[in-house]
Amino acid sequence: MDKEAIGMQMKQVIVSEIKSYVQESKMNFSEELQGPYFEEPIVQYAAADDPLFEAYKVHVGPNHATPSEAFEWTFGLNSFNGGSVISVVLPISAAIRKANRAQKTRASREWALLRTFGDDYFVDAIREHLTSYLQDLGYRVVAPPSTDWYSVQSSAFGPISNWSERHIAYAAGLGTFSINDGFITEKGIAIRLFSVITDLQVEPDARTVKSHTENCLLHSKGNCGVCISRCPVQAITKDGHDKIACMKFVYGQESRDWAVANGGNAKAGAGCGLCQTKVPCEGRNPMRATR
Ligand code: B12
Repeated sequence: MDKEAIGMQMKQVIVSEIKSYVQESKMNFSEELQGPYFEEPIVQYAAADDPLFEAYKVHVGPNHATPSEAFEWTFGLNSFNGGSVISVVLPISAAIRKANRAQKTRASREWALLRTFGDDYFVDAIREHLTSYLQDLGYRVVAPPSTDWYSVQSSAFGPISNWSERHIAYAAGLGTFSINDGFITEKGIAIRLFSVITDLQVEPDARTVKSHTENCLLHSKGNCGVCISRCPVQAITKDGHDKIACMKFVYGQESRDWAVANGGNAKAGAGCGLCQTKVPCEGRNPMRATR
């Protein structure tokens, strides 16, 4: 088999492994909710030397890591010889989304439990699983949130991480941004994201969109804005998303208390996600329907 065929095969093997883990892991099952946190994932690949990663030093900030820097900060100088970034979309289960749809002022109990046990525990577990799976196959792997250089820094416009999962997913052709900053994929906006960087070289997936906001109905057609009226703290307008107002609500004391009242962790908070549920982009790409 030539290098290209091996690459194609490896891509599929890894996608299947990630899908099986989501389906079979006990950590993706809530006894309390009697169902999974996440449904079948979408997995795509970006080339680690895609010039877009350099551009993120402008779009996100100068500290945003390129895959090459991520490798060098983790394995030392000259350790990067190309590779891929694997980006994974974890769609939130229909039952959790449905519960949040009914909410008007704060996250549902189901969404609050998802914050601690889905976002924190399960996403950490699947990231670690993918890391050791690739290492066992003989590849080197960097999982940014598990490194000592990963950080989320404050700025005048709100917190900014040096590895933005939404921008990584955009590079891998998985979707685009919404007016509320959320990332809209083929399985909608009610999702969680994670990624790893590896020296495995495969054909990257294509980015087919014409703009970084194409999947948002308000951006593309001017005829939505449902998330604006869903936001309980008026943090979203036609001009965008007030991250500070959003953060104060999503991680403030009331959110922490609501998380604990439901059996979650104070540090995780209860989240909110009202802009991600009962909106046309909740579980699908709304622009696909208009094409
Ligand atoms: C800090 C943070 C927050 C902050 C700030 C959010 C923000 N917009 O940056 C606060 C506390 C407000 C927040 C809130 C929430 N968060 Co949060 N958060 C993060 C975190 C840790 C980092 C985000 C970051 O660095 N942003 C950097 C800034 C610059 O990005 P941005 O403003 O979105 O990007 C804009 C520009 O770059 C611009 N842009 C301009 N020019 C160009 C050109 C190009 C080519 C491109 C690509 C982009 C671009 O487009 C973007 C949209 O306007 C990530 C995890 C991670 N490491 O990525 C999770 C993450 C973004 N959060 C997530 C979630 C789910 C939430 C909440 C729903 C809370 C909850 N769990 O219930 C809310 C939703 C808020 C919202 N509508 O976005 C998910 C995203 C899911 C999704 N569909 O998008 C993430 C990815 C966590 C995860 N692992 O899945 N979050």
